[in-house]
Amino acid sequence: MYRLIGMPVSPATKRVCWALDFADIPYHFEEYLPQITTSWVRLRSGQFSGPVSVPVLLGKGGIKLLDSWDIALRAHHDRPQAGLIPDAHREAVAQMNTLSEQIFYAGRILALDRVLADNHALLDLFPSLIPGWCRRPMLPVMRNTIGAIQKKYADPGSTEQDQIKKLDNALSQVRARLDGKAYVLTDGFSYADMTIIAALQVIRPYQPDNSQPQSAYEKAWSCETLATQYGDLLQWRDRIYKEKRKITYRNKPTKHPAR
Ligand SMILES: N[C@@H](CCC(=O)N[C@@H](CS)C(=O)NCC(=O)O)C(=O)O
Repeated sequence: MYRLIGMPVSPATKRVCWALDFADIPYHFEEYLPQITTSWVRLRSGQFSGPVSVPVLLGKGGIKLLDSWDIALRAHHDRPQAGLIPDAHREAVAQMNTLSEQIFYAGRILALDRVLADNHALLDLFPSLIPGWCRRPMLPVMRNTIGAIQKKYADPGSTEQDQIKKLDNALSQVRARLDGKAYVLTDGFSYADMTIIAALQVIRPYQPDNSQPQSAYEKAWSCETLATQYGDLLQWRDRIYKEKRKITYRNKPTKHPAR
């Protein structure tokens, strides 16, 4: 069985979990804890230099995939009948994946600034295995970890407005591509939808129950002006999520939290 190492809050992890679940490919999900499990991931994935990022897919026969696009291609290779990346549309799906990276890279820069400015958002980030009582005393550790991630993915010399412009530009391309259709590809639901939808969480995270107030972390990941301007895309995302994101896996509830 595959082992998928990822972070539940990460758009890149979310899209591959969706792809694997949709294609009914079994995997064991392992949560990546930046700085804490980095050396362990390096060792198993054979990355002895350079930055480590997730998701990482490990499998029998020495399979080590270090980028979500390669993982999606692998899922398609294993279960082509799921139609994740139809051969005739591979280029179009790859383009949407690139667009989704533009959205989530720009959104992540804005979100990390907001997370670092809000202790409640930082507290929301502790993995469930850390007991509630020791989270506040460990805030400096979390701040240091998120600060390191902020530096790693920074866009030196750019302003907040530059990132908003990039987001606006990429989102208008998604809107044009969708053009009121149900799915990005005319042929039906595919990885093109999954990758864009996973990235839209940097505009406003998906909330299964909209009547619940947003958590501090969810607020930090929301760009309210763009969420209003692109409300049509968020409505599309919510509808597709409800229709297509499985809440069960082989008739059992999914255990990993990256839904
Ligand atoms: N293009 C890469 C992007 C991976 C990426 O940016 N991963 C982020 C999470 S979305 C990450 O690993 N963050 C934690 C870290 O860098 O320590 C992919 O799609 O796999």
